[in-house]
Amino acid sequence: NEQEMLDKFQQYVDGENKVEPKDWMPEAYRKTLIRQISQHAHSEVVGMLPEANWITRAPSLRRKITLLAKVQDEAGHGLYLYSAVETLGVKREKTIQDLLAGKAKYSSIFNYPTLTWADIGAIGWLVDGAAIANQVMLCRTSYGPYARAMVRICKEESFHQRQGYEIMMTLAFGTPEQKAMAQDALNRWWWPSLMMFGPSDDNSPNSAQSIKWKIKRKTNDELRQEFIDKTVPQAEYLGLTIPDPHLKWNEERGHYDFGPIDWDEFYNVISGNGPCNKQRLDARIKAHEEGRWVREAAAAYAKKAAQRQLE
Ligand code: FAQ
Repeated sequence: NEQEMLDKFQQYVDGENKVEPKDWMPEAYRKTLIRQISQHAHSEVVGMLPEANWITRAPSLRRKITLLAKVQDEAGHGLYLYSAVETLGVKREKTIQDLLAGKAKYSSIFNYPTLTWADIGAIGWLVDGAAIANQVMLCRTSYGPYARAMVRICKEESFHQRQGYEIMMTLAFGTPEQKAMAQDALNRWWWPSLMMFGPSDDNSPNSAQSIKWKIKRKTNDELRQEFIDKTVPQAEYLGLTIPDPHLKWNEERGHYDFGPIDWDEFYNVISGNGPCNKQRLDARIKAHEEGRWVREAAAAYAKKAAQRQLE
């Protein structure tokens, strides 16, 4: 019966075994994975847009090559993750249609604009830094295809984080104007980066069940705290100030205390009203339309090749 199956599944997961596509899984487990992995895939793909904005204006050839490579990596991550969603029984076209129709979420962070070159540094340092904090735990997620995709993705994210921090170092140790640019980027990206981890634990409807099924291995607040603790010394090294007057080492907790997050801003952005939501979705729709002929040509080629094999 259903309860026995659920108990057996829980025992299997508790034993640190990986769930594979052909295994029996509770419908709610499948659904929440489809939700999370597809949102993750969309984030990678939409996440290319803010940085792509600076490819043509990168300050040197070397910076341009590095940024191009990073943005291409994000495309690759999106593709692995769409494949992982397909292993759960949903067609890629459907997943992408949900994004283009505005029905699917993607990370709040990609709805902010990249105003200066320093934003590329701040994204690599903070946004990729936050992404790694979250994704290192996902290397141990209970769903096999997702866990394996995360291992490779984390290696690449780690390169992204370094390229961002290196840009920040160049600016922070450069002229006063460059340092001011770096500080301005930190000011604008700090709080949105903290929001990437999602609502606080007492307002996170999916967390308890996801932790029980070992989809998530740490809570939103735990990961946010890890990220802050890791990042504060990095900002200190740069000689930059994190825009939070409440930020203070707490000896007793062994962690930094920090000020309140503006959750109204977060919910506003994830409900479609952030500074760039419309622009991002429009760009994806345009890219999808412009790529239609490639998909049609590839399908026609595959059909012909299959026919040739029959002859
Ligand atoms: N933005 O109950 P919870 C990257 C939604 S890294 C938008 O706590 P959950 C790399 C949440 O989906 C960024 N929506 O949810 C890169 C849920 O919505 P629903 C992507 C958010 O799933 C770097 C509702 O709020 N990384 O792309 C956000 O247990 C640089 C309630 O929240 C991932 O996706 C948010 N920030 O925990 C690329 C990692 N936070 O569907 C380019 C995988 C929450 O119930 C450049 N995902 N929501 O209506 C996860 O680990 C989890 O899904 C969390 C949220 C932790 C994001």
